[in-house]
Amino acid sequence: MKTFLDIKQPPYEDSRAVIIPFGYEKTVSYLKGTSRGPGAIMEASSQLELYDIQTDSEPHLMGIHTLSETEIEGLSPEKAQDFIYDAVQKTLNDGKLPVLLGGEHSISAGSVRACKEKFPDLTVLQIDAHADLRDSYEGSKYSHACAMSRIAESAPYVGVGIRSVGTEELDAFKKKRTAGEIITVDDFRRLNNFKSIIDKLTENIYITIDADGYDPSIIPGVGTPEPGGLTYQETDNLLSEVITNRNVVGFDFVELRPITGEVRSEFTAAKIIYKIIARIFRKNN
Ligand SMILES: [Mn+2]
Repeated sequence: MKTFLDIKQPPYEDSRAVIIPFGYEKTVSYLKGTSRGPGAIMEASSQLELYDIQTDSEPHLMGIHTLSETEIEGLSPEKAQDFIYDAVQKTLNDGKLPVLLGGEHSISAGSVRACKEKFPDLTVLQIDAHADLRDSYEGSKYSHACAMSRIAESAPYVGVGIRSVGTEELDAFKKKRTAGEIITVDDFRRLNNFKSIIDKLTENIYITIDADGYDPSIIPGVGTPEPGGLTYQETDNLLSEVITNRNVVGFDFVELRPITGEVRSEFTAAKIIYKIIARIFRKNN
């Protein structure tokens, strides 16, 4: 079985983090292939150094357990969210950190719902090129274009890196019909520090990362590559501050669409995921 980092699978009981691969892809609107995201990220993660220089730690020694990929063929979007809800709920109840690998962004809502039940003050930090605030898209409320509308039904959020918004989303946002705040990529770059972002977050937070929040020059493998995105360093600085100042109860990385023969996207994704785990473990140790 494929595991994150290609390490010998530690026993579930002894693990601090649980990788939940879920390559669900049903409602994707443009380029397809995100169903292969989790597999590609795990494959690329085998090339990471297990030692993390920034935190001076070996996060894998704390136990990172990878669940096997589930059979998701033919699952309705509602059922897919329920599946994720159950998996994340179990992980939280066992006192572990859920790390969800997508798959399309619509699955995150199930994860947030479970985290919100366990941590009632929960807020969500979203990294994304898109607001994902449509109420429905192409006839479905579960489309990835509605991901944040569904998440906002469970928990308030702060979106960072947003640079592509439809007029109907703008309307929802301006009329405050959403329990969230958007920080456009331009506004983000005008900040001298991250205090204004962190102040909007409660103690317990969930992080949802849409791969397209990053610039396509570093992660070209996404369904909708929007130029002008966040750099690795900008995002890492933000995540480092957020993790230091808040309690991250779970996170996901979604919407990666591997490009054959071009491993930059999945390698960068694997690095980001391991770095977040490293920072969370470091803080809680
Ligand atoms: Mn998204």
